[in-house]
Amino acid sequence: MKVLITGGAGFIGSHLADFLLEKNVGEIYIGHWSGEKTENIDHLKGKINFVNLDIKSTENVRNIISKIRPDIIFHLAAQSYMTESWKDPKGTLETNIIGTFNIFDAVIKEGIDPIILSICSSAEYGMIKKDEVPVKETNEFRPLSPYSVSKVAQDMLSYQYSKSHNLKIIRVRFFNITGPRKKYDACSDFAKGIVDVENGNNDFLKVGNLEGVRDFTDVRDAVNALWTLYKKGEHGDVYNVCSGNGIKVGDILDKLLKMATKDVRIEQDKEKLRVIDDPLYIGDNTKISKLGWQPEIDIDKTLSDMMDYWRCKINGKK
Ligand code: A2R
Repeated sequence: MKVLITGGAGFIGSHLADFLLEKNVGEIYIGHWSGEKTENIDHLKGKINFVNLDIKSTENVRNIISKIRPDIIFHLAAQSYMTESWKDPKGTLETNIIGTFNIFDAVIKEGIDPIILSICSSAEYGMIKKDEVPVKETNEFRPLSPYSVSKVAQDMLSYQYSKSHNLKIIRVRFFNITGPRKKYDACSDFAKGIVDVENGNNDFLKVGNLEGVRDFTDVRDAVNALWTLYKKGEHGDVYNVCSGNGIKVGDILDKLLKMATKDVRIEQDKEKLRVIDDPLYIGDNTKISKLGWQPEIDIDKTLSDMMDYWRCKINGKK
């Protein structure tokens, strides 16, 4: 069996590669963008295949799909940052929408029939009303950023291609996925900031909005969810991947502060507040639960592993 992971050098993609390697699923190909850093996948060199893949390039995508002829495509490549999408809306739309189109188009033109996991986002739900929590897959989309709109479009394109071209596409809406190697979410920013203070690189930790409630799932549970969906998900259908539990960002900070080896002074940073910050984000995972998936890793273990990750990284140890 041949597996292609687009965005394989990214946070979730690299964990997925670890998971598939451990499972011994066959030939794994990491689609690695030439502009990308490889720190997440350096440990995989020599164990799996790396291919240069720019999803914005129709020609490049066609060549790669033609050479590999994958049986499974985990499509994770994206401009995945909400804040970056405000700075570069056009680039975000191109990467996330045209990039997804390029994958489907190449699959059709090559005449292959892989199972494709199209990785979308809870950001598509956008402005969630209090009485809609926990959010089901049937919730209305009220996207609030260019990133969210790009993911709605990817989601709908995936739906359309599954219906009009009979492609075996399963849509996945990830809520907040976190864990070791994650950059630029609250858990990661806090953990890194605390380790900086522990090491004397900084005197205090800057924090943004602590009031928001988020639904965090450990990345190792998330990649297990992708495998469950590959095996048992209905083609054409859509699944939330989330814990179903909300935790206040301030409570995450408190948990991490308890793990610190030094007292850490906190300062509020107005620049760290999002352009639009959604206050309540909890998903309903009933649909994927019925396929036998449940998150297994406790948030305390996730946060402790993130502290270890940053301690190793900042202290220069592997
Ligand atoms: O922007 P970079 O250098 O970090 O590279 C990202 C890569 N990427 C691309 N790959 C191929 N062709 C492109 N034109 C292109 N543009 C960006 O996709 C990055 O390594 C990867 C996405 O990984 P992360 O940013 O770490 O996202 P994460 O958290 O792994 O999320 C995976 C998926 C995304 O589709 C999200 O929108 C979704 O889960 O929620």
